[in-house]
Amino acid sequence: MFTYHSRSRRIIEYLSRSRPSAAAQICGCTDYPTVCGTLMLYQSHAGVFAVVSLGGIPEKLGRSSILGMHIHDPETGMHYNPDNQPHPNHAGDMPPLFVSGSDAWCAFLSERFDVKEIIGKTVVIHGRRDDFTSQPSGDSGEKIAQGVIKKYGGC
Ligand SMILES: [Cu+2]
Ligand SMILES: [Zn+2]
Repeated sequence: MFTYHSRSRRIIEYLSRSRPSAAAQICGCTDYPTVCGTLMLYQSHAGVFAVVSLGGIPEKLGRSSILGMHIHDPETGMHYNPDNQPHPNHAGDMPPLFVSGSDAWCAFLSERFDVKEIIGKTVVIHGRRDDFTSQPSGDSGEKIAQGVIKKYGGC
């Protein structure tokens, strides 16, 4: 037996009876047509719980690569950054994806944004890891896949 951290347990219980508040269909860019996946976003009292799954990641990126991931603001082309912060303190900065074979899966909690403020923004996956230092965007290389965040269901 093991014990969940109580906050984590509450979040898992919440998700088990919830539909996502918003979602994005993630599609590969021109040079990466096989890449395909989803971002699901669940608004909870503890923050936004995000679940990303991606498949079809080609071997040319390396089978154990690490891919930067951000929410971009289509108006500026930059990371979503309502508070005028440096990278990696942008509201749209997220954990990178660790690739396993041709797939990647990641779940995390963020209090940097509410779901309602990122509807219409874009989730972007990059071809290299985010170094969490370089300005303005972590030197994470070309975009390999992206998708527009849309309201999900009746929310
Ligand atoms: Cu980015
Ligand atoms: Zn950033």
